[in-house]
Amino acid sequence: MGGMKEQLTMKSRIKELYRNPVGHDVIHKILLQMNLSPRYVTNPLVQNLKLSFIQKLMKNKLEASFFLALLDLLNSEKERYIEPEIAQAKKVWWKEAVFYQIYPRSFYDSNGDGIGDIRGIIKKLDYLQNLGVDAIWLSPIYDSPNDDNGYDIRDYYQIMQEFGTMEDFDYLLKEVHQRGMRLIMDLVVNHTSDEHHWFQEALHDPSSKYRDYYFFQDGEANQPPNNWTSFFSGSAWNYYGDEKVYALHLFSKKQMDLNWESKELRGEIQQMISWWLKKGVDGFRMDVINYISKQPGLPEGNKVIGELMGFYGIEHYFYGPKLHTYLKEIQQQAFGPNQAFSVGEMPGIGLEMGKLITGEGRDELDLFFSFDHLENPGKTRFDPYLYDLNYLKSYLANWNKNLGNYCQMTLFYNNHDNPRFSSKVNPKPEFREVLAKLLAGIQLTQKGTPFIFQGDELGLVNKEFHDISELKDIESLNLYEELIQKMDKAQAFEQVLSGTRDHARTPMQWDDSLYGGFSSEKPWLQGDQDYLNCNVKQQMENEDSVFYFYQKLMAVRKSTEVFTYGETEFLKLKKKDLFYYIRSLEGERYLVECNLSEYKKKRLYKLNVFSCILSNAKEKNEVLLPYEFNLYRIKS
Ligand code: ISL
Ligand code: CA
Repeated sequence: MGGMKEQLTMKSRIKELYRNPVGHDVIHKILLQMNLSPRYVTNPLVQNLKLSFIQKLMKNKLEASFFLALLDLLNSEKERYIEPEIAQAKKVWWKEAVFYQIYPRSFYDSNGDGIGDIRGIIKKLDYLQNLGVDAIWLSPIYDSPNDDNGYDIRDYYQIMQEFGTMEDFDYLLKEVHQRGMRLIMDLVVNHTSDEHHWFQEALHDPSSKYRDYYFFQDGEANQPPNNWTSFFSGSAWNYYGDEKVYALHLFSKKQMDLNWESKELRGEIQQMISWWLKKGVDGFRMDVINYISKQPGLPEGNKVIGELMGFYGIEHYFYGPKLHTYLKEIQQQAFGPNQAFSVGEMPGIGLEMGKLITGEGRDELDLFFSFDHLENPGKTRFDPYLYDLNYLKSYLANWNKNLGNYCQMTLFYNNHDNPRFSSKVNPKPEFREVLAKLLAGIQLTQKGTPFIFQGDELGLVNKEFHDISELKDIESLNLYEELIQKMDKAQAFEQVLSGTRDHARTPMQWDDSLYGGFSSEKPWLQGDQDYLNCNVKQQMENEDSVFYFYQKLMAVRKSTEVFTYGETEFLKLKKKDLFYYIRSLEGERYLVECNLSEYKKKRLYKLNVFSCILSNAKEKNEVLLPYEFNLYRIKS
């Protein structure tokens, strides 16, 4: 139901805040950051507390401004998601597809310059088809000076020279389609490179029409317009001394934020999107798309929120006032007319806000990536710790229960922005293979759209880097510079290693030849010698390999609608380290049985009535082996 849209004040109670979609997600996020149980908010005592009381309770710790910032944010969302009044959500290809993310720089180098390229991807399409991939997401391949490996675009209409030509791209698209697969591009429109001609003209000519495309503010050196910080360290403002002007960048100093308030800019973006769609691409993964609407006036970031989240100013743009408007506009002007698929990368967006963006009938986006399952509560990417899979279990159960029938979640562990997930769970080599298969098993039997990141299908793990000079990622290098101001170099390097994105960005491991068969020359980023014992060639020759496990899972998933459209019933959720669920649709039923730990565990159910159709255990035992995964078909 829609319900009343109450204006929240200091007199409001926690339960009222929690009924607000932004309030719901923000409260969850705060509890997560503080490693407090989500049960806090469902406790009746807590539910009835007034905000003013909490403020008193926390007296010196939380200033009034924190609560005001929070209330502003919550009150800015006037809408509630109302599910459409139809019995069933619609069936569409992207709910049934398995996606595969390619990081082009590191996939396959066809011309021996140490850099992956489009021709290289074409050479490996049969490999992807053989695996069972339905759709490919390409990380950016547009012209770019590569300050952030293509996420800093200089020209939206050109292909990066190192990757090839537009002819190569057209050929790739044709070859993908010929194999019955789809292709989606990365769309980076929160910012452009500072080398984009829009920015260059805007910077050098204050009267340029492009001045309005970015956030420029006149000022004196060392007095940035506000306290916002960049995700890649330091202030979010560049100062250009010659022009005496500041410009905003939430990411690197060469990634300048676009001002979506400008109607002309929005028009240019919509045109560009349509141009690619007319070529035949099937849709887009939209980079930090929830950041495009900034609070007008760019107010100071709240200190408490800044400290809690690690970044200042975030409350003014992670769910900005015009986000829905801009997304609907793109849908109307570009996606809709071309029947394009869209998945938004949306850090900080939780379940309830996600519904307001991707719920059926909202006409904004199809799917979104949320990231709260990638770290345990209280942890961040750069903390060294072992990830407890019991948290993943509770996360999946919660999303399944609360997302509703008219929204679909994405299922993923890895991408180019994170260390390898399995290394975080358990880096012991003896568990590498079973763990990789367990994770695959869960990913491909849950309800949602799976996104496999290149190398997942081999069970790739983190790299053994030994020196900061081996890392290439701007985020890591900037963080290292920041850390060595306050700790010794070895310590700083250790911390960077825990979270560096370069773990995921090293070249694909095709065979055991020099450079892992990725290139005949030294790759742009080198990993370690792991390709000697883990590579595509070797796994293709071994029917028990992680590769074939993925292939079988994808085949099973495709053989029935149960895994895409069926219900999920979670069993005995409270049993630590055990994960059981049943997927069912019209009398067809499957049971999944998982051991989430590295120890042997007693089974919860007798098995003989069921028939196991897929398992990562070499043989069946009375007890479950470490990280055992079994898929049973339940006879009716
Ligand atoms: O950087 C973060 C906080 O440490 C992330 O949450 C970040 O917001 C998110 O990973 C954004 O990623 C995307 O945009 C970046 C780019 O570097 C990433 O590769 C891309 O996936 C800027 O374009
Ligand atoms: Ca190349």
